[in-house]
Amino acid sequence: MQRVYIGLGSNLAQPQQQLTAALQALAALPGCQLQQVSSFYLSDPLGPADQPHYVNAVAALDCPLQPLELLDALQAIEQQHGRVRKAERWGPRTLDLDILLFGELQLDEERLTVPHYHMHARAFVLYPLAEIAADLALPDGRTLADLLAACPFEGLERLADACAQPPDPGCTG
Ligand code: ROI
Repeated sequence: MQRVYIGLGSNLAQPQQQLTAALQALAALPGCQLQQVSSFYLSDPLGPADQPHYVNAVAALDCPLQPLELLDALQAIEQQHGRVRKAERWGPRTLDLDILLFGELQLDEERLTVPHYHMHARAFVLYPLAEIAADLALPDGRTLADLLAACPFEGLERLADACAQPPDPGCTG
């Protein structure tokens, strides 16, 4: 069993509902236990500015799957939620599920790099992660506290707690 941190993001088709449904799908993965979920955050798009704002969150999952098995499972969830891989780099997306950390594993393969190669500089990853794992350190020894100190809380807005936890019948996204 590994502790895995997963970044969730969406900026199309009712993003908050996308994240809520994705969390339910993560909790239903075979043998996996969804341990914690951050608040949802509204974030300025990184990449082309002519796209909607994103909703981002981070989840902690205890998971018996191998890294590539988990990647397959996450990509299947993305597909089920209507994700279409478009030619445009850094364009809008219905649902993005990124493996941020997989226990202490460091992996650099064609399909998967862990820790996620951009996580150390992205406010929309680091601040939600800090909510659920403030004392975390990366496998290379860098602490989350140090990464946060170098990454301003900019372009981020924490959304009301009521929308952050599934099931969430009152939240329309
Ligand atoms: N920008 C924000 N704010 N949040 C994301 O999740 C996100 N995901 C992406 C790109 C297009 C890089 N921009 C993003 O993949």
